[in-house]
Order: sequence, then structure tokens, then C-alpha cells
Amino acid sequence: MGLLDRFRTGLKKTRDFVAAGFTRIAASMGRFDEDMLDDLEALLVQADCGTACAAEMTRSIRERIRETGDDSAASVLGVLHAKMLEILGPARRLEITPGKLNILLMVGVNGTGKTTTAGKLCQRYRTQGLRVVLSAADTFRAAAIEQLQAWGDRTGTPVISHTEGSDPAAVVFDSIHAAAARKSDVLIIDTAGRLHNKQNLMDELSKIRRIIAREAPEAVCTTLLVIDATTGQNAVVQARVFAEAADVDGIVSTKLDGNAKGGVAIAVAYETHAPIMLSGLGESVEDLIDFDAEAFVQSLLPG
Ligand SMILES: Nc1nc2c(ncn2[C@@H]2O[C@H](COP(=O)(O)OP(=O)(O)O)[C@@H](O)[C@H]2O)c(=O)[nH]1
Ligand SMILES: [Mg+2]
Repeated sequence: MGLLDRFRTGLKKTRDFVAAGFTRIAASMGRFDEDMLDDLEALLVQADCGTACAAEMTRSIRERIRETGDDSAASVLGVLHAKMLEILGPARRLEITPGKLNILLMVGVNGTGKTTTAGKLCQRYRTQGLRVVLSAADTFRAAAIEQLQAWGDRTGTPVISHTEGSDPAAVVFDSIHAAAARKSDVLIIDTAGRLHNKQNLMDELSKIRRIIAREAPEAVCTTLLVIDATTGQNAVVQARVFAEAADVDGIVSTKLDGNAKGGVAIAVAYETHAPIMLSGLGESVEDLIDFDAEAFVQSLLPG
């Protein structure tokens, strides 16, 4: 299945909802007036694009109608398409710098898919012939360490771990030195996503960042925020908290396969100003793709 079809399948629910809504709103006369634009804004909010983001999209549509006088459904759809792409921003791939240690720090709330994404990325880089080390810095539960170990076994990758309850920063310290000793290309750090309170989270993440800066000053470090696209506006709230607690370089939007709320990805990009780099489209190892904004928007909108 091609990329567009995979997105189409995953986003079917959102697309059906948005397409049906758009058609219903436009049906009366095919031209948009103020009331219809209000309805469209409400539709975008219901599609989980977020209130501020939805308002910005309809503001652009109003502006365009004022400028051009074109209030046709086709024009409105065109502006919506362009605006969504603008919010998602220019494509930013997760690149690996050759000859350097590339550290990927996975952050995000429990259950969003950090460990799974770490495993999928591990497989991707192993297939490319790169040397990878996995770091089990989610020390909160023994099961979390075992889960990462299973990905290590599956992909033939060393996993650096301590016992349950140990200091995540100490695991990161050991992982950096293990990666250096092995002349690794990529070190993927899996973290716990406890959101008991923001200060706690900030402290833990900044401690890890300090260790990285001190022990691997030459490394290229990328912080990836993993969000679950099925959780709706909750994902947006989480993204905001994590964006404040950590310097997020890119977003991984997982679970765009089943009951995804497609608008969430747009809302998160709008809130964090961080590029969506990767999408999870399932639980197995091949279900990780580079995000493609054009294909995503095409899958979301009617036509
Ligand atoms: N359908 C689907 N499930 C996913 C995806 N990514 C992760 N999961 C599942 O979500 C659950 C939580 O994932 P996990 O990696 O343990 O999350 P973590 O707590 O952030 O490390 C697991 O059952 C995963 O198999 C995805 O892209 N699609
Ligand atoms: Mg985990």
C-alpha cells in the first residue's frame, strides 16, 4: 500500500467526518457566507484541530474571500488545504549525521508509543547497516525495561539497562559510554513519561540533557515528542506541557492507523511549532513512516 493509501485508511474516520460536514455546510448554495464559516470552524474544532487553530484557519478563509470575492466551496477548500500545510510546516526529516553519535531522546506520556517507536527506529537504522544502542531510561517499571529488551533481542541491538527504580540519568550516562565504546551511530534513549507534576518532569528531563551535554558534547541530540493521535485534545495538552519542559525538536504522531483523530496532529503542530517528523501506523516494526504533510492533508480533506 502506498503512503497516501495508508494515511487514507488510518484517517478514514476523520476524513468521513470532515468530508460529510464540509459537503453538508456547502450543500445549501455552494458559496460560503459568515454562518457557514462559523459552521466550518465548529466542524474543525470537532475534528480535534483545536479552537485557536480552527479559528486561524477560518480567519484565512475569510481574508481570502475578502481579497478575491471568491466564496465558492472549491476556493474555501483550497485555502483550508494550503493553511493546513502551512501549519504543519515545511518537511523536516529525521536525519542521521554520519560520523557522529546521533542521540534520539524519546519523550512523551505513558502509553503514547515511545518504546514501540524506539524499537521501530532501531530496526530502521539496523537495516541501513548503522550501529545502534538502546538505552532503557524508563526505569519506573521493570516491564518497561523488559519491553525495550525484547526490541533489542528482535533487532540484535545491545540494550543498556539498570534495575527498576534506578536513576534514569545514570542509565543515560552508561549508555553514552557504551555507545562510544562501540563506535555507535545512533543511541536511542527511551524515557518514562510520568506526568505527576510538571516540575518533576522538567527536572528529570533536564538532568538527562545535562548528562548528554557533559558526556557527549559532540553528539547530535534530537528530542522526539511522541503523541498518541487517538487521545484527541488530551494529546494537545500533553504536547504543550512537554514543549515547555523539554526542547522538542520533532513530533512523532503515533496510532494514525485505527481510530485516529486526524486533526490532533495539526493542533499539536500549531501548539508546539515543532515539525511532525514520523508517523506510527500500526504496532509492527514496519509501521513507521516519515511524515508527509501533503499526503496527510489530502487524506483528511474531501475531494
Ligand atoms: N495501533 C498502533 N498502536 C501503537 C502504535 N505505537 C504504539 N502502539 C501501541 O501502544 C501501546 C503503548 O506503546 P508503548 O510503546 O509501550 O508506549 P510508551 O509507554 O510510550 O513506551 C502498545 O500496545 C503499542 O503496541 C501505532 O502507531 N499504532
Ligand atoms: Mg515505554
